[in-house]
Amino acid sequence: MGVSQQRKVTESAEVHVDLAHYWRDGYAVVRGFFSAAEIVEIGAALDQLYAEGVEHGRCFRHGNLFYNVAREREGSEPLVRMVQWPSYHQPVLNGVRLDTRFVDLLQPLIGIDLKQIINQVHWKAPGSLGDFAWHQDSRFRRPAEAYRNLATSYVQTGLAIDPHTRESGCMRIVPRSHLRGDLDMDCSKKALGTAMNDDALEAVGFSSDDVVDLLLEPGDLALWSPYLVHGSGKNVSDHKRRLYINGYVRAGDCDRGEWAFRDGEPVPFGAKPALVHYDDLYKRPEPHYPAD
Ligand SMILES: O=C(O)CCC(=O)C(=O)O
Repeated sequence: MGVSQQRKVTESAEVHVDLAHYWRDGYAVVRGFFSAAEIVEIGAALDQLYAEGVEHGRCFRHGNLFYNVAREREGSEPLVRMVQWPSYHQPVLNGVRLDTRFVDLLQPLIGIDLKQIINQVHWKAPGSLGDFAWHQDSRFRRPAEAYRNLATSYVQTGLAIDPHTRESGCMRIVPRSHLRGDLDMDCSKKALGTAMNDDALEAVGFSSDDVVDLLLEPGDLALWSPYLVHGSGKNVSDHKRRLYINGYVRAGDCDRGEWAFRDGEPVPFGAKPALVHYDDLYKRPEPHYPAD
């Protein structure tokens, strides 16, 4: 990118990511990306979302907005595991995804014209309902022809709302696994709700010795590559573990997704939602309870 195209970043807004670490290891962490006060406000917005999911009592969809609600047993209380695209509906969360700290941070990686393909919150439910099996995010970028140059054009970010420790079910990652590109990992089961199994790692030439815990404090931001092998386990701590994920892409490399920043400036949602991962968006946009 030429200097003239660089977004001007004010001194106070300057944020840094360790670029060398990101490219070498496939991930990086920015400590204290959002302040403690901001995290309290975001946490309250997430509590509102969670209560709405419980009220639905089962999975609910309205356009791209989707509440994933499960129960450990029939008759047990509903657990909200994930909400996709809460920003259509929740202004505080919408403000976060469009916060210019993101574009300032991502500019050296993917530029200043960015679309967004992920906007979701994960709650770590007790038991294994909130587990994520070992996977690469690249497996979810479908149809493949709509997502180009995955390795260099896509960055996933996760903002920690609570402490992420081994006990609370932090993400576990295999540094440098991204360098091997698409590993064609077994995806016969859904990643969410399936426990990590070392066989899946061994099948692609890694072992548990290669794994690192991604430890985060509230307000820390993790960034990772679509090819980084990762998963996460049970929350056995005495507190909830929430992660607010926003995935950005260089706009020219993606035919799907909502615009987030154009020329470095935030782009609010348009009158109609954009096609992202919900293929029936235009066929069945109305609120409904999808069949399980
Ligand atoms: O929330 C987590 O622990 C897992 C996140 C993850 O694996 C993903 O978003 O791909």
